[in-house]
Amino acid sequence: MPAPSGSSPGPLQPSRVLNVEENVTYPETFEVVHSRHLKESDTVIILIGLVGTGKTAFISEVLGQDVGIGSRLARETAEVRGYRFRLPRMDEDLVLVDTPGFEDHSDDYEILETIANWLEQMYLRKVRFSGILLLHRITDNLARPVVWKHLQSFENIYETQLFSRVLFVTTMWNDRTDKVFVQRERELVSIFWGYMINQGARTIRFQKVTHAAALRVIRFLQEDRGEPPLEPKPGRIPELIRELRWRKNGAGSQSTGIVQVAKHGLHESLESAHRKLGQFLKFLEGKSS
Ligand SMILES: Nc1nc2c(ncn2[C@@H]2O[C@H](COP(=O)(O)OP(=O)(O)O)[C@@H](O)[C@H]2O)c(=O)[nH]1
Ligand SMILES: [Mg+2]
Repeated sequence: MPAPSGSSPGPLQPSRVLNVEENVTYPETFEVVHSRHLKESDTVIILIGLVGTGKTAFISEVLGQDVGIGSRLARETAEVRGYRFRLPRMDEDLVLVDTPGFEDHSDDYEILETIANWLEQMYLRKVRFSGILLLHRITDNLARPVVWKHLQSFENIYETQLFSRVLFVTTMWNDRTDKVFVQRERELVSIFWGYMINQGARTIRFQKVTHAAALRVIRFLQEDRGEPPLEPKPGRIPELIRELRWRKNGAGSQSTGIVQVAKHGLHESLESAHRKLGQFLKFLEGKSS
């Protein structure tokens, strides 16, 4: 059982110990990192998904230690946190980034902003970005598009195709292949995820909550498909960060796209009216003098 090493930025208190598998070599140690701690020798994988889709459970399986499964605390503090570790026989550090989970709420923009900050830090620190694991419960009979809608915010920040680095991971299979789940998976792939899959995203089942199954997912994501590194377009991440802030503060969670556009438009017209009024007053001043 690996012990958590010097956990910057704060002590990590595992709530319980997992049923560790026998004959499995877990990472010897791991540490909690924030984006400002990233190093050039790191390789980052970001996990996103709705609350309760198994992101923290996945990371805990990799590490061999419960790092807060089912915890809502992380959600409340909206904390995005990386776990740095090294797998046996590997000569690079992996950082799995856990996110609080989207809930189709205005807080989502805060999470997206933090993820965008990670992307910016990764770029500035020349960190390798393996890609994104997008977790989805196969047991969900409603396909809520909120996560893949959010993911599309990041679509245009890279010169190269981001979606080819996205891996849809279906969870909660419980080692069974129920017909209804297989049918649902087919629908997700052909309808809901079709747009991203056509652009290179892939999908895999996290069939069973085990260390080996989690590593299989990571290896699948990291498979070398001869893709060029992800290069952000100049200035595009800070621009996205501003946009996300504006959406969080200005538009509110319930606003539809149209309302947002209208609000933006209204803001623009007010500014322009203000400018025109200023010019008019100057003109009057000129006349009276
Ligand atoms: N059966 C099953 N349970 C899972 C799986 N992944 C997570 N869980 C459970 O689902 C609950 C929520 O998982 P958690 O990792 O906290 O979700 P998060 O909010 O995405 O981090 C916990 O009780 C986990 O033990 C899975 O693949 N199969
Ligand atoms: Mg979690």
